[in-house]
Amino acid sequence: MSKEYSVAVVGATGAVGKMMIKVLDERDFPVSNIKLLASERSQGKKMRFRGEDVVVEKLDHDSFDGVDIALFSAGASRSLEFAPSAARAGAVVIDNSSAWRMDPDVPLVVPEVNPHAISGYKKKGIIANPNCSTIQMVVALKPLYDYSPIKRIVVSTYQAVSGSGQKAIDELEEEIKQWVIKGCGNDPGKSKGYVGEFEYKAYPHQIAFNCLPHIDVFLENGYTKEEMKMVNETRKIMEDDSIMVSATTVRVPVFFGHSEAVNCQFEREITVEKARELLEKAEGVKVLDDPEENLYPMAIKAEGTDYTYVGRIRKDISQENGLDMWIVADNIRKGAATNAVQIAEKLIESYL
Ligand code: 25A
Ligand code: L14
Repeated sequence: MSKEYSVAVVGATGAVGKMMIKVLDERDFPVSNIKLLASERSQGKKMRFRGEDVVVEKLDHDSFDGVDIALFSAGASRSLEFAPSAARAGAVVIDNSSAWRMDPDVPLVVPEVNPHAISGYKKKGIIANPNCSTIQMVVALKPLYDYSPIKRIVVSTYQAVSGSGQKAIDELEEEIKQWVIKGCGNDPGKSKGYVGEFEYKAYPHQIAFNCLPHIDVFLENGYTKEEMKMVNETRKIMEDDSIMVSATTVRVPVFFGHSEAVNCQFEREITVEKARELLEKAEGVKVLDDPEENLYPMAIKAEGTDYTYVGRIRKDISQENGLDMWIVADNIRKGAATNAVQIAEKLIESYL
């Protein structure tokens, strides 16, 4: 009989945690035993895995006895505090938060891009899952990079609210309901999109019918932390610190699926035809690019799938060796849960 593993999901009741449980099942991950961990709030709650009820337990430092693989998605502070305990107990942690990503002793892995880096898990017992916006970008750019190195990337993102967890999904839904209940924005003197008095929890402003150029906290250099994750994580995953990246990350009123407008300058020319050919062959990528048929990647089509979709591939008319493209993926699946489970698959295939 092939080997099975004891798996813990930390943050099991959250948007990503729930998807991790689903993806483990969908991909037939060899689980001997699953442990679902969350905060005290969810203690005792029952969740389903492979047709059985599993009771959610409170996360604690001694939660990890006998656990082989611990998938973490309960926020950076929980990862900082509890991942070392899990590793000490002998588990390999695959962490979805930003806590460990830039630690030189922690590999940052996208299986289609740098699976070899997984071997570095031995130093700390932790593997980091990259930021969702970065994952889909590097999945699409790596096959092009292998043809010609990338000098510079300018990216603007259109990020779904699910990136900030269940409470943000609930908030967008509630704002839209309020807008309808209160008369579809017919509030004299206010904008058409105004949803009325509302207590914002997930964001500082209304997100329905709006765009917020603000994801994660602002830093001293004027960028947000989310934008700098795209700079630093791209370089680490691609193993090339010379790649210049400038990002603007924007929250849009979409539930699932991040979209990105990406402009790239390559060292040598890649024609549109060549880029398409490389992307069509690339693992995890689907090219959707037939403007005459109104065919291009869209968040609502990416939702529920594990592909990174690329379209609107065109030559940048403003510079040499430049390409523009539009890249979309489900941020909770390829951007988080699926990528983490794929790392776990590579881990057991070669190391455990
Ligand atoms: O880094 P931060 O600031 O701590 O925030 C991280 C946030 O980002 C989400 C995650 O959302 C979290 O809120 N997240 C992290 N990485 C993500 C990624 N790559 C990501 N989202 C998208 N993409 P979430 O709310 O969906 O999931 C949170 C999970 O973490 C568990 N958790 C929280 N605190 C914990 C803890 N587990 C152990 N110990 C702790 N101290 C959390 O479990 C959930 O599984 P829970 O039991 O607390 O949540 C059950 C439900 O309660 C809601 N909720 C969350 N916070 C509050 C809340 N309800 C009321 N008040 C709150 N303060 C959640 O919506 C959840 O459904
Ligand atoms: O760093 O709110 O993985 O969309 C990515 C999504 C942080 C939150 C990370 C969001 C998260 C972010």
